[in-house]
This record gives sequence, C-alpha cells and structure tokens, in this order.
Amino acid sequence: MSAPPAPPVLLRCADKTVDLSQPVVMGVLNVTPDSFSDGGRFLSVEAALEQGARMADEGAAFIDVGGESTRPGAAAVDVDEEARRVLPVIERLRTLTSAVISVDTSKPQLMRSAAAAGAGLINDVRALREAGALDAALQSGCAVCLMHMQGEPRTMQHSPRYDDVVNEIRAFLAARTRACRDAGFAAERMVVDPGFGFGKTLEHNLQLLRRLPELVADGSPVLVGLSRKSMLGTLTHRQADERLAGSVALAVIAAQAGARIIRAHDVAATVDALKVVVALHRGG
Ligand code: 8Y7
Repeated sequence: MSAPPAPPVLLRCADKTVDLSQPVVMGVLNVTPDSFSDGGRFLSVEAALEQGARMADEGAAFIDVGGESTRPGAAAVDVDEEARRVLPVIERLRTLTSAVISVDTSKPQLMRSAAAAGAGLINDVRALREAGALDAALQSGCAVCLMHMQGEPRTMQHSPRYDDVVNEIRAFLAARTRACRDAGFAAERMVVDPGFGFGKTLEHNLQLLRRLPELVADGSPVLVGLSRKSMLGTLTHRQADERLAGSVALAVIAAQAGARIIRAHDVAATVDALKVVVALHRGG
C-alpha cells in the first residue's frame, strides 16, 4: 500500500498563491546603481527589468528585488533612495512576468509602497524586528520571509558566536513565527530562513546545512540563500562570479534536506538541478 499523497504546501502572496510542494527558485535581482545621474538611473532600471524578465523565463517562481546591499560591511541606504531604486522595477516587472515579486527590505515604509506597487512577498533579513515592520507586513497582505541574522550587516562577520548554532536559530525562528501568528499572520503567509553567512562562520554554515532537516521538521517552509556566498570562496578559492558549480551543489543539498525555496543568482542552472532532485523523490 502506498502512503496517501502529502497535502500541498501553499504560500499566500497577496493576490497570488505559490505551490511549494516541489522546491522552487527565487532569482536575485539587485538594483544598486552607482550613478546618480538620471541617465544612470534609467539604464539601471532597464537592465534590472531585462534581467528580472529573463530569470522569470528561466523558471524562477520569485524575483527578489533589493535596493540596499546587505553584504558584510555594506553601508546603509536611506529609504527614499531605496524606494527610487526598487519601486519602478517592481511596478514594471509585475506587468512583464507572472512570478511573485519579492522585496528585500527591513523598512516598514518600503514594505507598504512595494506592496502597493505589486510585490507579493517581503524578504526581511531582520525578520520584522524594526519598529512598525510587523504591522506594515501584516497589513500588506504579502507573505513574509523571516530570516535569522546575528548582529548587523556592517559587523556581523567580526566574531560570530553560538553555543549551538542550529538550536539557537530554531529558537529564534520559532519566536519570530510565533510573534507573527500572534499579530494575525496565517501560517500560509510565512517562510523561515537560517540566514547563511549572516553572522556565521564557515563551520556554523556547514553545521546548519548538515542539520537543515531539523529546521525543516519545525514546520514552516524553509528558504535558503547560499548562491555565490563567501563560504564557497573559502571552500573553492573562487571569485563570486566563478561559484556556479559550488552554488548548484549547495542548492541540491538544501533541496534534498527539504528546503522549499532556493534563492539563487543563476536561475536556469538551479532550476535544472532541482528538476533532478524532484525526479528522484517522485520515484521514492
Ligand atoms: C539572503 C537574503 C541576501 C539569504 C534571504 C547575498 C537579501 C547576500 N542573502 N535573503 N539576502 N536569505 N532570505 O549573498 O540568504 O545574496 S544578500
């Protein structure tokens, strides 16, 4: 006798619903212009739209639009500048693709304006801990990604410390999902993320990856971002744009462990790799 089919895992993203029964890809779309002339801004929006549309064509279920770098050591960006970068991209990308647009921000004001512009998911590396963020996200109707980070981007890699990295992150994510539930979020609007590289050493990242099934078993769909991260630089001695093979390997490992959303720069390659994982599971 075969087991009954598992119920679908659904994520409610404002006016769209994404089926996470099989792992899907979130494409990374950075909009961080280095030119402040109008010409520079126009070009950066056009380039971002083209890249976003391509990632959707390649099979991304989500496009994660970010206007503030959260890389280690990165400087903060004020909310008006962040809005000028991402809102035109969200508005127009929405008309070009059926992928869910995600906004990578911690700022309540931008959560509201991005949702009005058509975003369906709020990807917050601070897990809605900024003043007013939880309320703004709740009222937006968007789904949320609650990510763990130890410290702040500028200093988080200085000396990350944990007694038990996996259990501490599980406890943090349980507390944040509980806070959201108590505020009125349905379970079907939340995903969690251990935040690879956000206040973690290589050994912490590897531990998290080995024990990812424990996070998965806690019940919320798990998103992971491993693509091109510095742990791959350490392991392979390659520059960020040469880390495709390592990134795909990590995506496969995470999907095997039960991750539902894989955040990736290289969408086509990651989608292919996940098809292999899915075929293997279907037979079992
Ligand atoms: C992650 C992320 C980044 C991640 C989630 C990078 C914005 C650094 N990494 N969001 N953002 N998870 N949810 O290397 O791992 O892409 S920025």
